[in-house]
Amino acid sequence: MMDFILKAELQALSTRSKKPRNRSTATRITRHPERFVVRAQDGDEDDRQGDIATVTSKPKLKRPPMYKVIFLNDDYTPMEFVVIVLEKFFHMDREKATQIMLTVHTTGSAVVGIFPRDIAETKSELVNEYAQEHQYPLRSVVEMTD
Ligand code: TYC
Repeated sequence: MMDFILKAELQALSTRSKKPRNRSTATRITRHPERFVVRAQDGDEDDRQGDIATVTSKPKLKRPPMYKVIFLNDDYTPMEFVVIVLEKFFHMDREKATQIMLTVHTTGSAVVGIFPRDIAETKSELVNEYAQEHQYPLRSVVEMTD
């Protein structure tokens, strides 16, 4: 009997959750498992007081895996050009762009941003094409985050 009540209640709950959501509801994403509390209702045949079943489902939304865009140092690309690229493609202000450029220059490489895979790859390709068009050897690569 409890099984019957559970199925009926879960169906009712899932039907309810399919109604169209507005933006604020849809973006309220939880990291925690959803928990449905199902109660036997008045009028149900086997309506024992205090019957509560809890079903814990897996969260349905996974964060996309993230990828690093990394700038590599070289001996020829002008510092000013690297700064301009960081401003143009990664929306950095001049101070931040200069700091990252100097990290690449002194250490050999630096992460300039972390994005979902498609965005990381597109940005890296755009940077490499832009550098080629200007005949500079500046290169960026994409790496999966650990
Ligand atoms: N090392 C270059 C120079 O001395 C500057 C540079 C910085 C080049 C960062 C590439 O990703 C880079 N002109």
